[in-house]
Amino acid sequence: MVVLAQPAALDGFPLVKTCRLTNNFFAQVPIIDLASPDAKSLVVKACQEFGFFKVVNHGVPTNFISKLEGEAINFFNLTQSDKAKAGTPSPYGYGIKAIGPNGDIGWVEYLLLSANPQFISQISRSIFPEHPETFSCAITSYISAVRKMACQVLEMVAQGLNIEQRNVLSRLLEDEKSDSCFRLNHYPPCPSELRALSGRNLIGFGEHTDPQIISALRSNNTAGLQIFLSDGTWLSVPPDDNSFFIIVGDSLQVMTNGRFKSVKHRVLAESTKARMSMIYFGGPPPCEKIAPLPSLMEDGEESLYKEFTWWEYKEAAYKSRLGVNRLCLFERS
Ligand code: GA4
Repeated sequence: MVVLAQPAALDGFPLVKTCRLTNNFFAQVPIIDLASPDAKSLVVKACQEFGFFKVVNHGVPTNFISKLEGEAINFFNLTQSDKAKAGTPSPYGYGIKAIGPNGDIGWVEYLLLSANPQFISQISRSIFPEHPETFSCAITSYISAVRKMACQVLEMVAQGLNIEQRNVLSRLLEDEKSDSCFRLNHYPPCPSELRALSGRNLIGFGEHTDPQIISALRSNNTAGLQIFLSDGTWLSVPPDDNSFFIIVGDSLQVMTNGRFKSVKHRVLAESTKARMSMIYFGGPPPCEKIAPLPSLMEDGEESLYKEFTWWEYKEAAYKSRLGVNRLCLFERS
């Protein structure tokens, strides 16, 4: 169970957005057993239809997950001034309510980190000067196990799409220059009197797509995550702390020339329980061209997108509001 002290600084609730519910009660999130023989085709189908699926038999050791969850609880239970030792997010650091540099606000506090082990050691020394290794080891071992699982998924994608070069996508996450990041989110319960006051649900993390290739999300057993379906409804994702949720990012949408869709998702605040999530965002090296994979293109098929590098896309993303369709800027007319 997650036991977290309520951070006083989240008091300014009127700043946080609310939403009405337009829930889809019929659709279901695809569940894929990574060890099953038909996993490759199911992964491709889920990426095309939802841009989202849940994986079981993921191979990430449970002790890595529980260790990191414990460390995350310790971190969020620190005093505000101790959490602030991680620095204000620019983009990495500790953030509370403010998401990104353009005025987006949510009912959330978070720690956003580069997935680079040197960065993780350095920031751990700032937060826990006396015993930085416990925190940094928990994060780095978790990230390497989750990266491995994400690479396995991307290799299944390549195989499922009949691409000969199996590592055509996974190599980007494995590259030592890979620009991947990692986020710990804590969504405190939204007091029921606040919900009653507004008559709406508080937004924990506003709707958005992930700019990277692929994201792997794990949360505790508290609900809140929703994905946006092609019929215009939101689907609430039942929480499952034993599984991972895979999210197709904008870059994978481009690399598949629109065959896969990056999925819009958001998190609503729960009224009684804290939600904690840990997300690995697998990104390519900064200089990598983000373009449709040549081996996927059919005769005469043209790219739907202008040419750009990951660096250029990331720069544009950080200039945009959370909820905008960032890929629009890069579509060919
Ligand atoms: C969304 C996905 C990841 O959480 C993230 C976010 C980033 C941030 O929190 O700093 C961004 C957001 C995310 C996209 C648009 C910009 C940048 C906040 C924001 C308003 C870490 C990422 O890579 O892009």
